[in-house]
Amino acid sequence: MMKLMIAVIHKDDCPAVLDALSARQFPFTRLSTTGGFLRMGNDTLLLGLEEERVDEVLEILRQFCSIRKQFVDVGQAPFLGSLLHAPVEVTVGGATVFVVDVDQFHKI
Ligand code: 2BA
Repeated sequence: MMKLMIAVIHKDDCPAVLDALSARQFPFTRLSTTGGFLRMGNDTLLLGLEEERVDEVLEILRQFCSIRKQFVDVGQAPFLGSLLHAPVEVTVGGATVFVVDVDQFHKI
């Protein structure tokens, strides 16, 4: 069955992930997106692929999307700015991945 993977990743990790996906000939679409919490740019990848290859993509994401801590100036997060007055430490990196069934796939 065909799956759609939606992966939100950190901008810094994107080049290595794209290289690895291209090297293994995965088709993908990269979208420039904005995280709702930090209100900072991240990247979202869309991949339509056969179910058997989902694990291969997860492995690439595990390899290239490292988790690290980052202090964020709340001035960059307008929603929180009114509540907090000091930089906050958040975990960034990693990948947030959704895998959904594809009902139909057409190239027209
Ligand atoms: P942001 O919403 O900008 O969140 C960036 C990071 O900030 C999160 O990393 C998390 O470590 C932290 N964070 C988020 N909400 C928080 C809160 N209420 N309190 C404290 N810390 C919080 P991740 O969880 O790895 O998420 C990275 C990005 O993935 C998110 O960026 C968002 O764009 C996306 N994302 C995560 N979960 C999602 C979901 N359930 N649906 C849609 N997008 C999601």
